[in-house]
Amino acid sequence: MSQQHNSEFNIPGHVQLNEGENRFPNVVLTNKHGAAEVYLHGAQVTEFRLNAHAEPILWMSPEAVFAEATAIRGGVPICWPWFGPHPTDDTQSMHGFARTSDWTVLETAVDDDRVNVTFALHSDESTLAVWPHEFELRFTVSLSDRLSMRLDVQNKSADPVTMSGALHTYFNVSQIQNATIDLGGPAEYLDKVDDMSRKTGSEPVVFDQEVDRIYFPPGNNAKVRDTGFDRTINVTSEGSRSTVVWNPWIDKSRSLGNFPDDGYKTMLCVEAANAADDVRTLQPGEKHTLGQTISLS
Ligand code: TA6
Repeated sequence: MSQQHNSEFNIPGHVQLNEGENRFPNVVLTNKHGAAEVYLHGAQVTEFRLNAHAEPILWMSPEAVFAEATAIRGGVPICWPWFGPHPTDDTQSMHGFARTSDWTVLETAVDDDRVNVTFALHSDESTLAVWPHEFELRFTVSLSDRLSMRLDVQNKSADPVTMSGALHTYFNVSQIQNATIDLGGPAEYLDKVDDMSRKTGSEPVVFDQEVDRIYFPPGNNAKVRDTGFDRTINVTSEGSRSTVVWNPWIDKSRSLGNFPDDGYKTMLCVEAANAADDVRTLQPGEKHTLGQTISLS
């Protein structure tokens, strides 16, 4: 667990480092529009709220565990350097090691009403043991009247490196049957619940069964419409041509760790990704940014 509590990063009224759940350090960003919370464990966003909207925007599992080597269930886990199973070693954890690593705060800043916090993670002997490539990561979270986040990856090794990833965002919905997703038009997808078969989806995405799909949408904007909360959550991605949509539904909810049996009723995931057809290869020294901006209307 990070021991970083440098008050040098605090900005009164805007940035505050704290001890959060199970004494894990987190950073709270605050401005006139709302607030966000990011744990140094995984550089994981765990909360985003806007004063103008009563209901939380992100879903957090009531059974989330804050412990070493454990992914926090909910918010925005950073899946990197692989999305899903390890490409060659199925003994490795799902979705890579970024979300279970201890990041450090690199810098904090306020510019007008935009509050920025940047976290850093670099390769070390523990990461090289499972992924033998040097890297530098930066994760910047920006709170304005929306929440932006960007994962900047640099290949610091002497060889080309292929990686996949996702910003695995859990959204809070009133009831799953009230929620639909508009991906900007019919889109091809890989259906994980049907042997990754390639299909073409109709619009909008509805949830009446387990949904676990990697979409290749026509644009970079997804709209989560929720008639129960009478709101639309807009997710605009950057550096991504694949969007993962997931709801575990009844059976999988029962088998998932740190996830309540009825959790599927009030959550869904829309994930800006580099997955499947959209994995990325970085040349030595090359950088890639995977980002998303979450706003409400
Ligand atoms: O993004 C969807 C998914 O790949 C599902 O297949 C499910 O495994 C989910 O991620 C959660 O994975 P996790 O390792 O966080 O339990």
